Amino acid sequence: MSRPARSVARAALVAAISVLLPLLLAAAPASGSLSTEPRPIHAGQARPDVTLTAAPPVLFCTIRPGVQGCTSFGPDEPGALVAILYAEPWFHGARVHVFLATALAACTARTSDDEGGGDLAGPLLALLGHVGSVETFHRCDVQLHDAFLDAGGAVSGWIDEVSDVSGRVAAFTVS
Ligand SMILES: [Ca+2]
Repeated sequence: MSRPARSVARAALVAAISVLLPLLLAAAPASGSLSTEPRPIHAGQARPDVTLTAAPPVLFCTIRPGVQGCTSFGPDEPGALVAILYAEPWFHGARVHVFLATALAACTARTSDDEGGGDLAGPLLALLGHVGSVETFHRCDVQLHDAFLDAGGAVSGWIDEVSDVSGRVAAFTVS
């Protein structure tokens, strides 16, 4: 290559670099984004190694003395919380909050009276055959039935609390 031709080539190269360099700089990643340092996880980012545990679902059943079956499945019915049926042992997992609609705000102390009960059916179907533990409140006890209330079946003794239910539960009664 002759001297003038080399000079022209060099000038062209310098011109090309002067045009391309700002473009390359603009396209470069922002400072720090290539770092291997751990960065905070923002909402909306999912990391496969992080397991998020949702709160267990809470279902509701309101019972009334002398009435067979839940009279409401809503969370805002007035009444005393008399029992919680849990899907897992040791009072964990999905649960049914059982409210007793009564002026007494508690169960009577005796267990000879019918203070209501319900089937694990309809909105409570998720717990049919999956009751793992039970606790009671306000002087109430529960009996666990292995069939729906109108079907008869075996019935447990009166339970104040049980941390590991054995057997299938399809319904409950309260007193
Ligand atoms: Ca009672």
